[in-house]
Amino acid sequence: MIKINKVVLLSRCVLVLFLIFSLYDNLFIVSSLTPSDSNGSVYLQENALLFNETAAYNHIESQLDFGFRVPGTSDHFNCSKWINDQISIHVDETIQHNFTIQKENQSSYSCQNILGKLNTEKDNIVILASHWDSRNVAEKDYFNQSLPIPGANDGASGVGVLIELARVLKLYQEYLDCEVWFLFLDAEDQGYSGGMYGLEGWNWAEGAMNFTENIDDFYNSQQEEIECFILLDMVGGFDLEFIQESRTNNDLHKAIFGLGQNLGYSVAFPENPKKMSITDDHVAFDEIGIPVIDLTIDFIAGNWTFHHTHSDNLSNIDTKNLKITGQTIEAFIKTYYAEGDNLQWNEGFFSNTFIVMSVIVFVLVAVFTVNFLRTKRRKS
Ligand code: 1BN
Ligand code: ZN
Repeated sequence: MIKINKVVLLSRCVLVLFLIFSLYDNLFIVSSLTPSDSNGSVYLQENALLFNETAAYNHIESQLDFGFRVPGTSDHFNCSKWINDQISIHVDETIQHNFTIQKENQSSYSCQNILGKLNTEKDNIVILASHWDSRNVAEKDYFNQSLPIPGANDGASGVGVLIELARVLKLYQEYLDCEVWFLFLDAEDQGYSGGMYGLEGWNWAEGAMNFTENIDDFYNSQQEEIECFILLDMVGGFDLEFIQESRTNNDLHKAIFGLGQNLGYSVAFPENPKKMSITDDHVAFDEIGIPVIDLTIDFIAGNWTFHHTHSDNLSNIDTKNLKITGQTIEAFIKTYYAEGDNLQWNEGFFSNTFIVMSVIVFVLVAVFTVNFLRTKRRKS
C-alpha cells in the first residue's frame, strides 16, 4: 500500500515539474520575442529594429545600373568592385575569393565570391548569403529568351538586403555575440532550365561549390565554428511567401519563421509553408554539414511570375517585402546572438528542459530507492 502511494507520488511530482519547465521554456522564449509599445509596433527587447528598406531598394537600383551581372562581362566586373566597396564600409575585413570556371572547349571566366566579416574576434560564425550574378538568358519569357535578365529580385534583392543588414549590425557590434559573414556568391544563376543554359555547360551554384571546396582558406576550423548559413534569394517580389526548402534545418526554420510571425509577417512566414526541393547556394553548405535555411519563394507555381524573365526588374520589386526580410533577419541576430543572452535557436539533441528533467528524475529515483531500501532493512 505504502509502496503504491510512493510510486504515484513520485510520478505526479515528475509530471508537475515537467509541466512547469515546459511552460517556463515557452513563456520565456515568447515573451522575449514579442514586447510591443502602446502603438502596437513590435520591439525586440530594448532594441528597435533599424533595417531601412529604402536603402535596400536603392542598393538594388545601383546594381541594375551596372547592367547585366553576367560572368565574363565588364558590367559583372564593375558590380563586383561596387559590392566590395559597399560591404567594406561596414565590416572589419573583406576578402575576394577569385576563381575561374572553364567548361569544355570554352574560354575561361573570371568569377568572384566576396566575403565581408563583421566582429572577427568571435569564434562562432553566422553566414548571411546571397548570389550577386544575374542570369544570362530569359528562358521563361515569351520573347528574347536568349538575352540576359535584369535580376532585380533574382540576385540583386538579396545583395541589397545584406548590405543594409551589414550597416545595421555594425551599429550593434558591441552587443554582437558572434561573427557575421556577409557572403556574396557568384555564378549561381547560369545553370540549365527550360532547355537553356545561362552559360554553356554551367551548373547552378558554381560559386557556392567553389567556396565550400576551399572554405578552410577563410577561417580557422580548429578554433572557429560556423553555426548556420542563411540564404536570401528572391526576397523582394510582391506577395512574398517563403517556402520550406527540403534541406532546411528544422530549428533554424522554427526560429526564423517564429520571429517573422511575431513581427506580424505571417503571410511571408506562414505557419504551414509550401515544402519544396530547390537547387540553390545552400546545398553546398548543407553538404559540408552546416545547418542551412534557404529563404526563397515558390518561383514555379507562386504568385511572383517573373522568374527568369525580362520582367524581373525594378517595377516588380516590393520595398515592403525587403523590410519584412531584413527586419526578420535583424531580429534573428539580435535575439539569438546578443552578448550576455543565452537564448539558443538550436537546442541540439538535449534541450534544456530535457537535461533539467533528467536530473530531477534521477534525484527523485535515488531518494525513492534509498527510502525503499531503508524500509526493507528495517522490516527484516
Ligand atoms: C534558383 C533561383 N535557381 C536559379 N535561380 C535554381 C533553379 C532554377 C533550379 C530553375 C531549378 C530550376
Ligand atoms: Zn535564378
